[in-house]
Amino acid sequence: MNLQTKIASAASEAAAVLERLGVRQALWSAGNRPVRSPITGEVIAHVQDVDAEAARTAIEAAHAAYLAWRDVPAPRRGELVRLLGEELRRIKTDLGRLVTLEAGKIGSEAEGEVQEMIDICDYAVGLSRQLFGLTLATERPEHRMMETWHPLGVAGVITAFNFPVAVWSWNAALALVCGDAVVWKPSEKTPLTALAVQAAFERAVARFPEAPEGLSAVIVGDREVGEALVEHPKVPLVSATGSCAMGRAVAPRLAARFARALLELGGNNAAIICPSADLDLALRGVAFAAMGTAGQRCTSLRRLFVHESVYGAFAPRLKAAYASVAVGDPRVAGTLVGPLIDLAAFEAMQRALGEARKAGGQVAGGDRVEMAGGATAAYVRPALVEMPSQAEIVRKETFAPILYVMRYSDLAEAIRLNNDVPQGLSSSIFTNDVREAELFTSARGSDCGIANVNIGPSGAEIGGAFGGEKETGGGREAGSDAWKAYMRRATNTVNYGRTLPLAQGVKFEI
Ligand code: UN1
Repeated sequence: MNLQTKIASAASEAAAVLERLGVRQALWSAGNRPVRSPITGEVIAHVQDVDAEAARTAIEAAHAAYLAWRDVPAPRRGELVRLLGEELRRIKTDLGRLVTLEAGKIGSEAEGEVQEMIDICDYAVGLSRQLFGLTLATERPEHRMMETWHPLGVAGVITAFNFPVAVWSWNAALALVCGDAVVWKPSEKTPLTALAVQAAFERAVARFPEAPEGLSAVIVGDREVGEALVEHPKVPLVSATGSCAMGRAVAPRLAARFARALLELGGNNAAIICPSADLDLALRGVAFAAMGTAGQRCTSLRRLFVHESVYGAFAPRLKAAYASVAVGDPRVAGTLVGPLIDLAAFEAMQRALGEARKAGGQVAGGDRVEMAGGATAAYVRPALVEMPSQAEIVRKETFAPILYVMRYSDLAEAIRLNNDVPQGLSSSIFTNDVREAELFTSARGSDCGIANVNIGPSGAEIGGAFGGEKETGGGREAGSDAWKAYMRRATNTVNYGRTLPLAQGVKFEI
């Protein structure tokens, strides 16, 4: 149990870190929008919102930048991303610290997020020499058919508070090597980290003369700024991370103008603990996935199905971990669970726990942890809720550390319950039985975009395609062939003969 009871102010440290990160004071000290640290609840900066008109100006500038950038050879574009990666390596500690101050993450998770940025930069640098298309068999003599991949235009990026910098980098590092420009609307809750990333990007640009003005811009603001991105005809792709409600607002408007939507929306991720599971390993996997980041990852573990034969051995150990996990100031070494982003998140958590109780849930934890110096901060002990069944509240995503635990007897039924939610992001099975593992990852298994064996559902590496199905939105970011979303594909058929044979044997003699 964490005995810490008092927390120190975050404001002066935020100012010092912002200065070290090269963010001009005018950008964070004189604006209209107060920025709060979830560590103390205090205001640590004031940033300036832009309005829709200014957002449109940034989009036009980015479009002009794209017209120049698309002519820069892709491996050269990779060089800019390599320089960005160098900047990020240099500022990893400070940017991680700012993530802690602004989003409340513990040190290793905050720095891990910056590491994720560095990793995707490295990945994108390699990719800048591998944006290849296919050569295809043609039915006509003396013809060649091939695919070429071209830059797409301006990529709009809308990100959430919980991964305030990494999600931008998954999009931006790829978009930039693909020849696109980027306009980023960060969460209103975490604009400071976005300004710090922009400063790092500008330092990289200063070392790279071919980069046009306005190639990557940050537009801080509220809904109207997001709408400017979604509505603008010169934004052919919007990659948006956030709630299903946000996705429901964004997707139809993009569809109405036939723009691409890359959506990373809610997750309601489950794990199954099988009779043969290594319970020590499962316990660690479940603890990190469910309590890590205070349950505020889209990949956080929210539902746990434990086989009845191991329930008695597993549940008490999990309860003990929940009762003893160190909750507190994320700046203090040893803290594993920092604050929720704000009091609204705490209230939503309490409402969900109330509904769970009504549905027969036995709740352990979930109570507020009071700390002097943090009256408006939202520290909470993670909640473990034993549920008799997968009630309606369990099928909803509550962005807080609540883990619903249920027993199962038949694996097919557990897989059915894994899939019986509207969301489809991530999932796991803990088993040493190859048949169970293979079934879970098969076509009859988990219906999620991510299906893991013997690791939890969160904490994915950038090399894989990241995203999910159903109400999660269907988008894929980061590795594998996710880059294709940021480019347009052209099929080219070239006739190098002197005749004009038509496809399908069509005759048209004039
Ligand atoms: C998110 O919560 O929006 O797999 C992204 C993970 C992280 C990314 C989470 N790499 O948990």
